[in-house]
Amino acid sequence: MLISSDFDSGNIEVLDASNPRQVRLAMRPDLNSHHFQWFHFKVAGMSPGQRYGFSLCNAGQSAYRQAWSGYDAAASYDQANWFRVPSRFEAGALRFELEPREAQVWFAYFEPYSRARHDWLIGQALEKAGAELFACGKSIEGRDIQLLRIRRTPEARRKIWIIAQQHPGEHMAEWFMEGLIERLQDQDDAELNELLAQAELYLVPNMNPDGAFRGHLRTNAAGKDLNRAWQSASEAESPEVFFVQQQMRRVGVDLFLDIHGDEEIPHVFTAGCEGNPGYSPRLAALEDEFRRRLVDIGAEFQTAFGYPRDEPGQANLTLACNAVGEEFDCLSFTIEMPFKDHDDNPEPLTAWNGRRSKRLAQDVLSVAAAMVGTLR
Ligand code: GEM
Ligand code: ZN
Repeated sequence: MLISSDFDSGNIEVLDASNPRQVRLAMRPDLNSHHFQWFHFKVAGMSPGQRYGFSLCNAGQSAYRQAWSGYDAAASYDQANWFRVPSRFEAGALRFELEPREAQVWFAYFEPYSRARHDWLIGQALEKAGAELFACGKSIEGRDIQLLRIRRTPEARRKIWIIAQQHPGEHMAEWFMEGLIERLQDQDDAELNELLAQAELYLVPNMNPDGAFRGHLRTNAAGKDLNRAWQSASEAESPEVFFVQQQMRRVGVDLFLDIHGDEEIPHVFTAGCEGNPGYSPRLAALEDEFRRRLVDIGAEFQTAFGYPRDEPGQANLTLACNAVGEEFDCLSFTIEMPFKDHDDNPEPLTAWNGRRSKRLAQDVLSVAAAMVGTLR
């Protein structure tokens, strides 16, 4: 049996694989950081039908140790079709077993979104969705941070920004962006045409390519949490945020969506700007309408569960959602998808996955189309 992780977003350390029924593994922390929770590894040379057992032995020291309860590991025989393996958190380790039907299997914290698929997605956007490469920044290790613009109507006044995967282990975020770009390829989409008659879209499909490729959970190659860098971005340590902020100030922002994943809460939800100093009845009403419309169109979304609301004036302005909402006085959300399942509509075989992330994005576009005329 051979266990490997030396590939795009791979992350595992083998402690002891001498007993196939009790393979002891550990997650590797982000570079220059203590954060870890993401894992992604391949097991080859297995005997189909034999039972194998795996333990992530340092799960109890991970960034969100309380999030392992109710979590099931993702697995795939072909890296395309992913399913969940019943898992349990006990004695500080995440444990799961499998009687594989094939000799090799991949395990991951969530259905991975690879850099190769990212490159394909950028091509799809440019060739089929009417996107242009508006600007291109560079990550610390020199990977492209593409800023795509979709402009169908030069007179369109509204600027809608959607960025994804500041936190590199939150792979559902770029699946969401794929859903956006897929829908943008439909030239006969009345809602979309209505949206693009009034707005330009500015999309950053992956804010943290270094972290994603390195199998990080939370930080970039300098160990920085990009979603805590929006008041102190620097070209040296957080060039990814520095670049996007620069472009936002060049263009303006009328609606901002920051796409994330949440380790613990088994629901899709949003976090708004209620704690911002500049939060107003206008923004409160827009936030309520956005959430209500998302529920009303039957999206996999709910408002009963989420982060505690910030107290008035107590928002952490180092977060993208709060920083952008405050600076541009605009509707601004963090959109959270679960690493577990969306328990309002559970799908035990797959739990939350790439397909559902894509569908949510397409529903979000419908809500943006309905609200584009009232953003200001
Ligand atoms: C979260 S955003 C936290 C937002 N909290 C409130 N109360 N608005 C983060 O960066 O910690 C997003 C994430 O990590 O998914
Ligand atoms: Zn996040």
